[in-house]
Amino acid sequence: MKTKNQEWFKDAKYGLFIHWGLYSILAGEYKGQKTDRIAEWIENFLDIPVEEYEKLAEQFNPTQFDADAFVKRAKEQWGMQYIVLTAKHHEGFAMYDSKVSDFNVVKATPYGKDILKQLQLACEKYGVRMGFYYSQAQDWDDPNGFMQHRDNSKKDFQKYLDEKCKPQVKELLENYGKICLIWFDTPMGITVDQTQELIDLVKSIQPDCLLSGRTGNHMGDYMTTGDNFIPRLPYDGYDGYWEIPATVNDTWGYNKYDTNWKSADHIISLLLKIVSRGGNYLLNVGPTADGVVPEACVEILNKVGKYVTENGEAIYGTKIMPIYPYDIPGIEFTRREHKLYVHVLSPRIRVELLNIGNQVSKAYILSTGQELTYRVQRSCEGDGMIEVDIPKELHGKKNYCVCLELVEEDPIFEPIK
Ligand code: H79
Repeated sequence: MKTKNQEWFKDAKYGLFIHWGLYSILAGEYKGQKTDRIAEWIENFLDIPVEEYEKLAEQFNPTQFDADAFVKRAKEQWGMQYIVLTAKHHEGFAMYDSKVSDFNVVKATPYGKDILKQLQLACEKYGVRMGFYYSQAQDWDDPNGFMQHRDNSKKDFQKYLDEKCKPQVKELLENYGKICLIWFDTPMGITVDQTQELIDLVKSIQPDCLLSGRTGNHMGDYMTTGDNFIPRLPYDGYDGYWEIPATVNDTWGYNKYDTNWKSADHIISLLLKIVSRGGNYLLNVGPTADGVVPEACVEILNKVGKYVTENGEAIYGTKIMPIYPYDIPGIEFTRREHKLYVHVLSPRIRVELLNIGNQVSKAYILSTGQELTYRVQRSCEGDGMIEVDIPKELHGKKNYCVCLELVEEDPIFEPIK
């Protein structure tokens, strides 16, 4: 069971992932060689020698990074409720002031400032929860950290855990205020006992801090889906706590060649599918080495954010949906007690919902309150049916939400007979 202080996670629904590190400097290309894989893996994929990779730190100087503006935009414009930054990704580089390893942003770069501390202050100012990503098993800089696709058999992984991983996690939990969650990733060969050591460490310092589904041996606090994999069905395991990490293009860390951006419309529909199935959407941005989010990505998230902020009541704090028996193109549902939210994502003049058995007391456009005419009736076959008329001025429009106030607490979806 979760504690009272962890319930925020169930209501949050939409968060911002930030993948930012030395790989952002390479931006998908090293010495003329491009990677067509996720850009933060470039050291591994292109076999860059550790000594060469470490030298990248000498170039890290994100003078355009503005934590305050970053967080303000995520919260107010994009509607995101929590932020998770890569404190240390597989490359082993710490984006904060670490006394445990000199391979960090304060010691090793001309920039010399603690990224995580700036983010913490901004998050506190704007009331956004902050978590951090920490690669607990893979560390390509530490001789005893794991590296996928390499021989790890000679490594003293316990030594890495005791001398780098756990001391760094301790720093993160002690020096940056309240941490809402730790996003551990790629547990690889970590044992049950080692996973428990990590969990005990975290909970002894911050008992309410949630642990991602990839902490190790499925011992985390919630279910994490595969990267970009959306459950087909509602998922209610782990007390209904689950989250999908996802990208806007095809990479996490910045790749200057990746322009395969999903459209804002696509992202809105993904968000609603995730929310209706009970989960949280942790959507990623990969800032450049200068510390800015690519403009194309900003434009998409601005559009998504407009929908999210105008229709927040139909997103935050909503409950997992039962399965509606039909797939209606351009329609997604979310709900709370006595309310069914019908998200209209493609133009239409009428919303027809077949096999729904509720009584409706009121129908209106959620963002404006404009009341709509509707009929609750039975089809010729005897199935429940609700029809809502869309007003003329909205006929060519998409991306708005119709709220149906229900007499019954829950939606009554009738099976297809
Ligand atoms: O942080 C992001 C990814 O870097 C991380 N999880 C998300 C949240 C992640 N770590 N591992 N994986 C995802 C699995 C991917 C492994 C591979 Fe590959 C990437 C296999 C193919 C592409 C590395 C790069 C190995 C070959 C190419």
